[in-house]
Amino acid sequence: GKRMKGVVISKPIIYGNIATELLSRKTEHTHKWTVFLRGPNEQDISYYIHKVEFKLHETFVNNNRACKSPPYEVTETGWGEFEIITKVYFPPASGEKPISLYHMLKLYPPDTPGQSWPKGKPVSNFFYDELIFSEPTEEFFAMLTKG
Ligand code: SLL
Repeated sequence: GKRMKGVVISKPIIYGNIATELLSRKTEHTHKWTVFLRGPNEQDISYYIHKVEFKLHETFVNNNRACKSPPYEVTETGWGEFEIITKVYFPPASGEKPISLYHMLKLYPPDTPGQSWPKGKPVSNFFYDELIFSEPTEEFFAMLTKG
C-alpha cells in the first residue's frame, strides 16, 4: 500500500518476565516463569500485531514458541537464566519487517546485603518501551489508530 509521508506513530509496550522459585522440586527445575509482551494498563495490542514469537534457549523442547493471539506469553519451568528474543510480526498489509526485542530472563532476586528475599515472593524484570512506525501504509495507519 501507499506510505504516508512524514507520519510517525509510536505504540507503548511492556515486555519482560516474572519468576517464582519452586518450593517442592521433582526435577532439576528450580523456577516457574512467564515471559510476556503486553500493552500498558492491560491495553489491547492485538489490533496491530500479527503474531509474536519467543525464542527460548535451545535446552527447551520446541524452543521457538509462537503466539498468534493474546496473551502473548510463554510460561515454563527451568533452571537457568538466558536471553529471550521476542520477535513481533505485523499484519501483511503493513509492509513492516518484524521487530526483535531482547530480554534477559531473570529468575534470581537482586542481591541485597543484610536482607533476605521472602520465600515464594515472585521476582520480576520488565520494561516499558515503544514501537515506532515511520511512514506507515494507509492500511496499517488505519489499524494503528483504531485502538
Ligand atoms: C545457564 N547459560 O547456564 C545459561 C543457560 C538454560 C536454561 C540456561 C531448560 C529447562 C528444560 C532450562 O532451564 N535452560 O530442560 O526444559 O545458566
